[in-house]
Amino acid sequence: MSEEQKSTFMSRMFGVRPKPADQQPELQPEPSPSSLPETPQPVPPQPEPTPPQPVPPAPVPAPTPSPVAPPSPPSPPEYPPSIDPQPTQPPLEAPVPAAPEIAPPSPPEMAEKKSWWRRLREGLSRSSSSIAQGISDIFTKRKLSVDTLEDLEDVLVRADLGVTVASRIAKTVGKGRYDKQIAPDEVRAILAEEVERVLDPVALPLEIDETKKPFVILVVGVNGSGKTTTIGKLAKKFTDEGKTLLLAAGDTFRAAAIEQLKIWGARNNTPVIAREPGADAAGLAFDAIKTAQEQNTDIVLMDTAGRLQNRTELMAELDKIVRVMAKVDPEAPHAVLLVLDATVGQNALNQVEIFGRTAGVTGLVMTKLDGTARGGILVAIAEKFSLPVHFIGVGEQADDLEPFAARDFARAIAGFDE
Ligand SMILES: Nc1nc2c(ncn2[C@@H]2O[C@H](COP(=O)(O)OP(=O)(O)OP(=O)(O)O)[C@@H](O)[C@H]2O)c(=O)[nH]1
Ligand SMILES: [Mg+2]
Repeated sequence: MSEEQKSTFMSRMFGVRPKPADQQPELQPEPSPSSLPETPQPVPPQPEPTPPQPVPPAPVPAPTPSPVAPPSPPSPPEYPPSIDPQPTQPPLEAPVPAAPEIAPPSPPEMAEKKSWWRRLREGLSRSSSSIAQGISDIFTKRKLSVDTLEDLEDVLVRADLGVTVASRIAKTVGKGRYDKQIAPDEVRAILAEEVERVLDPVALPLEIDETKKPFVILVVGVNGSGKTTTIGKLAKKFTDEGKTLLLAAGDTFRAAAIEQLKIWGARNNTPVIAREPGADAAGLAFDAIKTAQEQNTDIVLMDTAGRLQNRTELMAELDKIVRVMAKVDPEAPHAVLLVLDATVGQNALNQVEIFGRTAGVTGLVMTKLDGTARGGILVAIAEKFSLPVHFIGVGEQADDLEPFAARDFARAIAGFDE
């Protein structure tokens, strides 16, 4: 990534609400309190196909003050006065109140521009400072020995890098240095190099093959991992690149999930195809691809309901979505993105394994790297699965997603300032 690209990537950080490790939420009929907005936003009115009854204006819930965001959002209109969220078919459901699950737009005083590097560095600071502290505690006064290397390995395993990578790093640190003093900075430099070596082969961009029209991207993952937010962020990226999009509200379990996607669609002036809550997600997938074909749309981004990887019936539903997509376009979905929440730590490995097997995952997005000490899990995942990592997320805002760069991540997690 060039310096220019880095410096154009901007926004500001919001606090993270990490989930406890290994504690996966069940499929919820209602949004979780942790995903409630600090400042709810209105949704623009949407056309109502049938019946022609009057629809009350969307009520706007009272804003809840946030420790980071002031209650008043910026004045420029966040949503266009009107969008056409309705492809010719199938019909969309009636307008409903604004979704409670979306982060508010950046308030002006928070919109201070920060380089991506700084944001990544800050985002990974909890991971990097616990590693750096551990290394400095071990090597500040002691010479290198079997014991110090074991201690180093422990620090790295605790930081979720995985046993394989941790022991490889310890071995590299030990080479030719027994009974000698080694500076903590030198250990961190070796750590950065080794981590980069593991991440480099998986740091691959999400290539949109323009000969596939639409290019269909299915987004999957457990509850609350950041799927819908990631789709919103991707919609902004693709729209900025001049691509035409159709967002498919495939999380048909909850009305709020459909509305959350519509808000992201409205923010990006992107149409959203949706059905009533409880509708068949596979049917929606079919309609979405057909509609995009008819309208010559470049990309379909399909959201799905969060599901625990060990719930077979929910995983079977994903399989059905994939099979039905293939009926419209035998090559669809062209990409299946698994969105992983970094805060869950080791459980992410199990998610990659099972989603990878049942949903044909082609690439990963890791979210919530801000504010967790468990960012090292990405290294363990890269080592074990060799699946492409396309993007990482370090915040709730539209700009808080960036293509994954191995060297930047490795340097940041090792605690270097550039
Ligand atoms: N700090 C932080 N929060 C994030 C990030 N990505 C998503 N979130 C927040 O995580 C919460 C859940 O995000 P969603 O996008 O609703 O997650 P989801 O996977 O669609 O959730 P379900 O639809 O319930 O399965 C929201 O409050 C998001 O704002 C991130 O990179 N950093
Ligand atoms: Mg969602």
